[in-house]
Amino acid sequence: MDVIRDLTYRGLINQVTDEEGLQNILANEKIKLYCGFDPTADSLHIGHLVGILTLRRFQLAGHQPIALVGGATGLIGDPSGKKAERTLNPQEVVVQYSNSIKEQLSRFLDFEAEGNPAEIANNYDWIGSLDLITFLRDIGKSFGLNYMLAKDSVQSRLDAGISFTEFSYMILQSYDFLKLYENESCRLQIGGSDQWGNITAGLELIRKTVEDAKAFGLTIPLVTKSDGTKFGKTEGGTIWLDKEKTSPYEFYQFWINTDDRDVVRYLKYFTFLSKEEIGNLETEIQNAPEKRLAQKTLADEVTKLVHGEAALEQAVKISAALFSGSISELSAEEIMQGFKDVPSYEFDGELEVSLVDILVMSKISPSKRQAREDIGNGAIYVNGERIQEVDAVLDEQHRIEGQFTVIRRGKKKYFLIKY
Ligand code: 383
Repeated sequence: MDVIRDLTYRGLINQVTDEEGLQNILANEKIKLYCGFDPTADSLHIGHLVGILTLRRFQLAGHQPIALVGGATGLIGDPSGKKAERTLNPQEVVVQYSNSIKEQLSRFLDFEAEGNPAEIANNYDWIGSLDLITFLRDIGKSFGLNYMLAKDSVQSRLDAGISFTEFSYMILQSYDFLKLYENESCRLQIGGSDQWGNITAGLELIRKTVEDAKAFGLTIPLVTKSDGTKFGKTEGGTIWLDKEKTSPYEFYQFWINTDDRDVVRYLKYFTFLSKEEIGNLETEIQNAPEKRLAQKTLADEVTKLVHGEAALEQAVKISAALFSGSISELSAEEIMQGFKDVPSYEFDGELEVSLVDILVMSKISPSKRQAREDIGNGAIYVNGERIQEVDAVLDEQHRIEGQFTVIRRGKKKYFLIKY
């Protein structure tokens, strides 16, 4: 498979340092390439996914991916694309973050692949032991101040301010590329378009250090949304890859909600569906947009990729139950996923309580009079079942696994009673 052709079709190439040279080497050799991820949180998020999946695309085409965890660079802070100086995390926190991120990265690559197994590297292994004199004499000499000052990551921060710490970041990333080039024959570094400056700085260091060196850089476009808002965020916050931070249901819903104008682009970026399959879905958007088949396929594929088949099935089940209102089919765990952002009320009173009292206590209805009216009007559903008896009592049988009661008022307003 011609990986550059596939990446071009998918719109995954932003810039390449020497496209023809890279084409050539990829066609004739199995190469090593890498992409770096700094441990700035305890989980990666979907902004990291395109880079990870691009590593996987290279691996599927026979090349050997190295996922690099920035155990050292995560202690310094990349100024690229950042408007302000970062606060430093304590070292033990960065170590903890590194471990979680390493585990997450491992899920997407094949470490047993015959002939081209993936590797994980941590730059703390070579930067951690670097001493100051060596750093300044052997590496620093290759970096002209004018060259460093001209970088976007520095230029854009001259007004807001940038510390020597962050200013030096590009040298560390460059040193990584040099080390991986020398020790592992790693020929290519990939990253988002925000990484262009760091990647080309590395190529510059390699060129100055190694005679007749042949190394390449490739960047991936930043994922954009046609409505102009930032990709990967909802009102609920960042969409994380860790299922404890973003449940598979929320994750699935995020992709289901993709705009028609964005969905084909995302199918190309985030799935391994073929050109033909994506073409068919594109036709479906024209012919039957109301079916949202492209969005469903996107959500299915990405959720399966990140959380696995079982979690996908659960997310689909929760989505269907919430859509139809048939809550009773859900387990307590599924309810917790589906109703994470719904207002809730913690009840620690008697085992039996009148529905009217619960509606008032939890502020679902503003007064007893209104509560009775709501019930009488048929606007109140308990665990998906309409209750119209004004004197109804909630007891043990209304507690799903002893933990929750789901109350719905009207068509869509959900509330959770927790015990
Ligand atoms: C560190 C050491 C290296 C090579 C790269 C790095 C990390 C790099 C960085 N990357 C971002 C991050 O870690 O900060 N300096 O959050 C993001 N990446 C990828 C991609 C992206 C970039 O991990 O554009 C989005 O995910 O490059 O912002 O030797």
